[in-house]
This record gives sequence, C-alpha cells and structure tokens, in this order.
Amino acid sequence: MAIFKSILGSLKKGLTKTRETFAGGLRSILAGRVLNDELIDELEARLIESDVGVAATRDLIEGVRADYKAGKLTRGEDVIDFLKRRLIEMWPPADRALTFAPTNPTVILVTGVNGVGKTTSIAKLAHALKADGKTVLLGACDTFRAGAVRQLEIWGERLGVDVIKGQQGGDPAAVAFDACAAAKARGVDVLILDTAGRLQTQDPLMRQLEKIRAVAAKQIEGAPHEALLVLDATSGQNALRQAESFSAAAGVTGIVLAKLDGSARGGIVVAIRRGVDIPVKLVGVGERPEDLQPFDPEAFIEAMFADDEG
Ligand SMILES: Nc1nc2c(ncn2[C@@H]2O[C@H](COP(=O)(O)OP(=O)(O)OP(=O)(O)O)[C@@H](O)[C@H]2O)c(=O)[nH]1
Ligand SMILES: [Mg+2]
Repeated sequence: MAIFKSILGSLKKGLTKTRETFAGGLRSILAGRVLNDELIDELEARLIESDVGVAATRDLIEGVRADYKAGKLTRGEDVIDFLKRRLIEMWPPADRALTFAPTNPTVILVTGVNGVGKTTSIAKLAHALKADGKTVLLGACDTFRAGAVRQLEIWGERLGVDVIKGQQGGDPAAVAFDACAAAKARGVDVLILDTAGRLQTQDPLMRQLEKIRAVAAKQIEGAPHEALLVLDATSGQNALRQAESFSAAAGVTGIVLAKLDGSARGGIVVAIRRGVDIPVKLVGVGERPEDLQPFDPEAFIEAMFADDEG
C-alpha cells in the first residue's frame, strides 16, 4: 500500500510480547531436541494454546507429521523454519490495499465492538492519508457514547482534519448524511465515518449500521467503498468470533487489527486468515498517529519469529 510505510522496526517492537510467548515458547520446547511423535504432540498442544486457532494448528501439525514421516524433518530447530514457511504460505499474493472510489469522495465506514480501537485507528488512518497528500474529513456517527464526539474532535484538531458532528444522542444516519454532503461539497478525497461500539447480536444497532450504509450509498455512488472492522488483538479468540459474525452482518471488506503492541496474541492473525474470508488490511501497533501499518504477512511472520537481537 503506497500510502503507508511498513516499518519493520516498529512492527518488531509491536510484536515483542507475541514473539516472546509464541516463538519463545516454541523454541523452548523444540531447541536441541530430536523430532519424534511425542515432541510433535507437545508442539500441537503448544500451538493450540497459542492463538493461531484449532484449524490452523491441525493444518500445521499434519504438515509436520508428513515431513517427519518422509524423513525431511528430523531436528526440533528445523520445525521452526518449517512453521514459519508454512505460515507465510497461508497468504498468497493478494491485494490488501484500501479500496478508493474512482471519483471522490471515498467513504470508509469503521465498525466494531466497544473499545476495540475504532476511533484511534481512524485518527491514525487520517494521519496516514493526509501524509500522502489526501484531504480527509471525519464524520462523528458515534452519537451514543458520551464524550465520543469530543474524542474525535480532539484528534481532528491535533491532525488538522475537520469533523462533521451532530447532537449527542441524535440519529447517527443523519450525521452520516451531513458528512457525505459536506464531503461532496468540499471535494475532499476521503470521508471516514466513526461509529458507536456495538455487538453483532444487538439487532437495533446493527440495523442502525445498515441505515448509515444506505444513507451513504444514496448520496455517493458505491459508498461505503471500504467497511473496516476493527478487532482488538488482546481479545484472542473473541476477535475471531467477532470477525465471523460481523462479516456476515455488516458487509465488512477489511479488518484493522489494533493493539498488537499490548498483546501476546498476535497469532490471532493466523486464526483470522484460516477462519474468515476478509483480509486483515491494517495493523495497529501503538497509540500514536504513526502507529498504523499495512498488514504484510511475510514481514509479520518474520517479526513474530525474529531473534531478539535481530
Ligand atoms: N496500545 C495500543 N492501544 C490502542 C491501540 N488502538 C487503540 N488503543 C487504545 O484503546 C483504547 C480504546 O480506543 P478507542 O479508539 O477509543 O476505541 P473505540 O473502539 O473507538 O471505543 P468506543 O468508541 O468506546 O467503542 C484507547 O485507550 C486507545 O488509546 C493500539 O494499536 N495500541
Ligand atoms: Mg470510538
């Protein structure tokens, strides 16, 4: 993705906790040992415990067993490289870039459950787009939580980006309407709509999301061009369940995996890949505007396994 720089250093730093638990844990059971059935069982248990998920663990272990039986894998150390390779292969080349409208404005709708990092990710995204020379407008469609509008406004002031807002407690679709109208009138490149946190089981709130989408679609052809679901990497398998249910309900086109830096559960990116058909497009590795990166599978897996001196 041209607009973002993938900075390996900050990705590695962001994945420190994951690396210590995941790769560190694997190394501690594999290092210096000769591969046998028992060790493969131990490895399986270890993978299940980590957040890569049951299905991906099964695939990986089947691969290890096959290569072990064929005499291609003999030492514990070699298994690390095998796993790394197999994990990277899970992401064939694909376009993980954000979708932009052929004619302005592009509308990006951001959703997810409470507190996962939606508003902060929007600020980071606005920062990256602006740095790329794009004009950005924000729509404060979280009219529900007290302080939500102000939080977005504070980001807007910091980043030099305007925010369209309505009444606290008002209709979020009305804010979406005003924001789309303003985006068109001002000729901005990208409009990003913040929304209130909601559970995929809260029907009225999910319908409200539908209404926001419909309002945007009516005013701007093809909108929303991107519907990003923000997931909190610290929530482990819950994040996977949210991805499954939101993708069905909310027309999600991409995932932002936030809070990787605070999490030892970066392996969840593997479970998401294995479990749902929505690409992780962006990863959040901190609370600063710069702390958003494009998801690059190879760099991500490398960072997950990196030697700490490297
Ligand atoms: N360490 C870290 N913290 C993050 C990241 N993204 C968000 N946060 C923090 O997570 C908390 C919640 O972030 P918000 O952006 O307000 O989350 P939200 O989804 O908008 O929350 P609601 O609007 O209440 O549903 C804040 O304290 C953020 O600073 C990240 O990538 N890393
Ligand atoms: Mg918010």
